[in-house]
Amino acid sequence: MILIGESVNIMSKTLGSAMKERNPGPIQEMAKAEIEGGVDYLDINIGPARRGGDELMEWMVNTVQEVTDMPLSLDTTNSVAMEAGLKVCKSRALINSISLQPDRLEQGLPLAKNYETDMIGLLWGVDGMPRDANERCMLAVDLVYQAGEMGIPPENIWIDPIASPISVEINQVKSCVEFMSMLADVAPGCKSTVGLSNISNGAPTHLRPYLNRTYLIMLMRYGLHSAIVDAFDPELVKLAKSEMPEIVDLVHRVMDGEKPDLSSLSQKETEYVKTVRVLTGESLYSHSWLEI
Ligand code: THG
Repeated sequence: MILIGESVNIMSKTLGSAMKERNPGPIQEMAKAEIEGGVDYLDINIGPARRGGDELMEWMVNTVQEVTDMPLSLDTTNSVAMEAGLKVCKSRALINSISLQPDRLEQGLPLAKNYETDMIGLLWGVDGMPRDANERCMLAVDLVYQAGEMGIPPENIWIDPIASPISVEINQVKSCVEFMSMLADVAPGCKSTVGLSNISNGAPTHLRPYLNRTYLIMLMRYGLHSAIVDAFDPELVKLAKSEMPEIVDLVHRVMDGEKPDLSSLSQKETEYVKTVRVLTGESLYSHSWLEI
């Protein structure tokens, strides 16, 4: 599994101001720390960056490349900023992301083609967020077709079904997993990714890792290729690198309907079982799900 570090992000309290002040230190420290954590790519997220986005993205890419050769995932909806970043990327870049809105396709696909990058295909359509797994399938087919017309092959496309917070709607949490089980049939040859921490947005900070880790295991069951993650959760990184096969197997068995006797399990196993039950919708989510 390919891990993409999420933390070089304009939304972060410390890095947001470093980006505005063009202060390289904190950004380079964060990049190095994420690599230490075990990621394979660094996401560089400058947000919509409406004014001066091109200059900011170019500076960000150069700043990070001063301390590492790690491949970069460039995250902005500003296509001028995207191109400025791609121009200075030394290794094969990942465009994060191209959605199905007509202007995004029009501006994004030529960049993926001309700069020979990979691209995240974000399943966000003209009507916004897809409502279920079937709408995700239709969007994926459409995206792969339109990319193909531009000469972009499926293996360059990392489909992102859009993970959404469990505190908002359980049906979307389930649809995203269901879609992953259908992806190989509807978009053969494509890769996949997901913004994993989205799942735990709105949950208390100390509980977020439980949701992130368990949801990752659920998506791994259907061959998730990569994920944008919190690199500072060592257990999550271990799970992704197949270093905790017993826990992965336990979660997969619960997904298949097995009902383990909680009294025979360790505390850690019990936590995973309780969490997979809320993420499948079998038990109701509340911030105290681990206590019940
Ligand atoms: N798909 C794709 N790209 C994405 C997302 C996606 N990029 C952005 C996001 N979703 C994934 N990245 C993050 C980054 C940070 C957090 C969540 C997802 C996060 N940060 C903490 C917070 O906001 O509370 C801490 C921020 C801080 O450091 O201060 O939760 O779905 N393709």
